[in-house]
Amino acid sequence: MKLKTGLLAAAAVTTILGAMWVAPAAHADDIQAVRMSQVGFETQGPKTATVADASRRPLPWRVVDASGREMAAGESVVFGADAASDQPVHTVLFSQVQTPGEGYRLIVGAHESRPFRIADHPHRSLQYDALAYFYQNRAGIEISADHVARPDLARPAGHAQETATCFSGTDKAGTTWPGCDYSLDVHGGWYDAGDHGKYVVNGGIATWMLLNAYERAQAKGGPGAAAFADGKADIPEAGNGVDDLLDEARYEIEFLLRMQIPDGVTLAVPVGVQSAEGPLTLTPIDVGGMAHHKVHDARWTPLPTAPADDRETRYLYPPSTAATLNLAAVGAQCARIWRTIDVDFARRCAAASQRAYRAALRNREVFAWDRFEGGGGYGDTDVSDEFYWATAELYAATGAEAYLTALKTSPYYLGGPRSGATATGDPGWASVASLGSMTLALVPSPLPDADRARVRANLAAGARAYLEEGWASGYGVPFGGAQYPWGSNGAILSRAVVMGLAFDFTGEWEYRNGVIQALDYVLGRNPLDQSYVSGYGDRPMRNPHHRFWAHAADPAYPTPPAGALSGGPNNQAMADEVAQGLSGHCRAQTCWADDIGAYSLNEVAINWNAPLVWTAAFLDDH
Ligand code: 9MR
Repeated sequence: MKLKTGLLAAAAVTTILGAMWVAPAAHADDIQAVRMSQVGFETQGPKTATVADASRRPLPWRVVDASGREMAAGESVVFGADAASDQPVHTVLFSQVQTPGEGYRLIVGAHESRPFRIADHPHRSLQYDALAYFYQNRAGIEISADHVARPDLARPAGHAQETATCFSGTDKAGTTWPGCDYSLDVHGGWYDAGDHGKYVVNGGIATWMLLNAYERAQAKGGPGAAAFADGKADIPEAGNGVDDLLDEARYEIEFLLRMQIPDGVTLAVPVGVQSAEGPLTLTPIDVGGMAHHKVHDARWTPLPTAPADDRETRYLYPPSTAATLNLAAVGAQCARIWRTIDVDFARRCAAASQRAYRAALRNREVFAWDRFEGGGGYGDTDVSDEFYWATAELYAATGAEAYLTALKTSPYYLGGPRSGATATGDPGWASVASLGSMTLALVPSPLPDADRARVRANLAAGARAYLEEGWASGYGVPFGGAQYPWGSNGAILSRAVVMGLAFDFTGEWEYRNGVIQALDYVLGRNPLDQSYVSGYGDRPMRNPHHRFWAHAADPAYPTPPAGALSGGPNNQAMADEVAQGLSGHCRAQTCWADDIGAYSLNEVAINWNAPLVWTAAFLDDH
């Protein structure tokens, strides 16, 4: 209602003042027809905007600087109907404007953009704010006012003591779980998302992504190699002599290590693929060395709930082969990175990784079934990709021939997202083969040169396919079609990571431009004229589904800090009530609402923020 009144008022002002008044809108945060990154453009980078306009003829455009001086002019390209937004659009490319400054405007036909900026490093602060997401979602530690942007973001430690035993009792589908005769101290790590669950599967890929950003920057050796040098990030470990990206990742690795089951433990677990309905058949097996899939509350807590106020009992949930392989993979990555930084920690990681790997080989088909209250599922009954990923990480860490031999038996060996004996698919929590290929392509190892060249070529071919999807999209987003999944923004930025690596491997600028297109989309070049990142842009996401940044539910709680990425449009699994209300009235990229209740559209999560760190750091590395 409010919005409508605002628009009417703006229209009235325009009519009354007629030609005297050309500004199109009363409020800078009203939705505009000209959509572009709300964070700005690199001085020498590509500059693209999408304009929602039904005209079938090109529209004249011009860019003016803050004083109104024309900097460039041309005609728009008529794109026409765009499948993912269901809008007729035009695109405007104005890369020739290469003078840094604030207050530029793009005028296209009757539309005018909000002021925008051109700068050498428009994404510089974003990499730090995106990383700060992780500190602020740490469990087991006070979030100190010394390390947050506003005092209301500080909070006491959540789950400071977290010693949990295995869930026992009957689950939602009627399986009776026996529990176990041990407890593990599993404090620490990051909360997964808006909830207070901690999941090894998702924790694994998010950690890998941060560590990969580090490995990528070191391999490149440019200014990015020191972007997170000790003291650059605002975290308690600053000053300890270690890169802050590594310190943040280690906070989660320590938790992942705690989730490993001691040797000699027998547990009754579901083995093999079973019926999705009804009770599971449990078989006692030796689970020593496996990782518990997750630890979370016995019941969902309400929103808001500050972590320290959570009074639910927390349980360990059954081990899974997928979680075990996540631990093996990240443990190996840890072992090779910390070897020269903290040899004891590196050894601990190596031992845990190898123990996990052996446990997974022994128990290849222990899957997670989504039947428990109080937490998400992260279930996956195909772990061939997890095996490939973990083997690749172990190979890159050790150079041991046995791992290479094992890798060569994988259908994913040297595969890229869209090519290879078996394509890896996109990076994601249930699809991790591309992570293995990225590591083989990037990390120094005795991998034969021809094989490294092949895996790089396959990754670049995937990146090219993403680019082509971007070129076929009205908003330039490298995610084609009209099917947008839960966490689409994370999926898009994970594709951008592949494009970033392809740039590093080939030196072809198109790939870097692809990363820019992906970031432009999440920062405002989209049909909702929405920056999906809190604190960034004129229309930033403000009301994430988060139990502490829950101001929208209770003003006693804070609004989000800058740098948190919304999961984004989702027309595939419209699980919450807000999404259900939109269903049938939205199209892929418009199936979203900035609503705290919309957990399937507007949650924030570690696996989505990690590629935001990666891509922002990548773009800033010049
Ligand atoms: O990101 C996950 C998405 O791919 C799934 O479709 C969805 C439903 O299972 O779960 C998402 O993950 C959520 C997790 O289960 C619990 N914490 C919040 C995560 C983000 O919404």
